[in-house]
Amino acid sequence: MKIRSADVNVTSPGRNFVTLRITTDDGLTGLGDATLNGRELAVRSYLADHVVPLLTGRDAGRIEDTWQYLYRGGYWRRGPVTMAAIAAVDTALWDIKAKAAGMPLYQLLGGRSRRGALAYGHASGQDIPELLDSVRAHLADGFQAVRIQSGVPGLGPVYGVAAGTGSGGTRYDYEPARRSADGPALPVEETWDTRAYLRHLPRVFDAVRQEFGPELPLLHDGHHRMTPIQAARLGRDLEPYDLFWLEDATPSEDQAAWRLIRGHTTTPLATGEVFNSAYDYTTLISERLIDYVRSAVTHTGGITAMRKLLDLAALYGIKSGLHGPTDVSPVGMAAALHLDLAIHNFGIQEYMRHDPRTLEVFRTSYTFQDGLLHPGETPGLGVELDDEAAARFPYTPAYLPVNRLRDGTVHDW
Ligand code: EZ4
Ligand code: CO
Repeated sequence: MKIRSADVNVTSPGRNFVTLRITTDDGLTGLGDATLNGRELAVRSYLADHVVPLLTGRDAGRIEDTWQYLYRGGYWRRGPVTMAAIAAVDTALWDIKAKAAGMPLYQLLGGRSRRGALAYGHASGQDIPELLDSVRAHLADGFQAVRIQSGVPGLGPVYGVAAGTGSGGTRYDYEPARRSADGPALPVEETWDTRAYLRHLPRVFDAVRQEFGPELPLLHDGHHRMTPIQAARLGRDLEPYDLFWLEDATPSEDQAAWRLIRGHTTTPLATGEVFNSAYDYTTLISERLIDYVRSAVTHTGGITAMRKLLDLAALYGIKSGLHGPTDVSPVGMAAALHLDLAIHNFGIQEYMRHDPRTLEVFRTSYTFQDGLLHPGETPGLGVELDDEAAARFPYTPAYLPVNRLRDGTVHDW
């Protein structure tokens, strides 16, 4: 079975997505997600200009060989653009192999290890009453674990807080990328004050625990904003509230910094959504500095590379917590769900529900029931791209916000 053609689709049904479709000479098709939030056209060019021409005529069944060919053969290895492009090819080839086998992909990864993947949703509020409403709404929707993010007194909009999340607000999740259709095609700028945040967050957790009790798994995303010593203090201050995890407590490319955090707190730690290679994790994993691997299949070289990364983590007792924001397309989400079902060291799966327009373009067969996600039993990944629907939503420039301290200094967002 040879690759006959490959094409790159860019569509914007509520937000931008980049999708690779590979077609074989016997008419099978496979999809791969290559969406890189705010840098979509760079990945489209990498694929269309530099990868697609190499794929035609290759054996579609040689997934590992194709991965190595693109990674080593490109000479310039790693980086989010390269690894998103390789991920798309890899995922599309796994989709094809599973369709050819007539099996859902998780069967080729070893079969299921559990009934479904425990998912967490994004509860948020500008203030505590709004957040409590949002947690209630998530529980009513079936979530059995929630991430909680809150506004900070004295600050304007901050990461993770949806506009109108209160009672009667939107049932969809926080979408940080600002589209040019909604305003100028420039990143919005937010204001940040870490000390105000550190004072406020324990009060938020206290209110949520008082309202919902000790059982509900609670997560929180620090989104790279703290220094290591600030993160250590927050982890310690949150210990009474028994977090499932504290995510991205400090910028993660400084792996050694996590030794300091780990040395001060027993709050479980998660990181890696901006990583794109297992090499980004070698200190974190081998020194057991984190508890959960947060990468996305889409940004870390696909199913082949993610399986290796998760197997490395398993050797050190570290579990998965794969990234599942709306900027991972339903194709990338399905890829994560097949891995979640198959691996032994599954931890939890992030689940930001996609906009209904997104689900018009991407026809999914994954399900969410009783708090668990399941990839479904359709052969392959179980996602199809409707080209006509996609064409109705042309690419719209969109960027993530930029963060500044009160004095104007650029800060991690
Ligand atoms: O800000 O995916 O845990 N989830 C996150 C996400 C990221 C976006 C960036 O594109 O941190 O909401
Ligand atoms: Co995050």
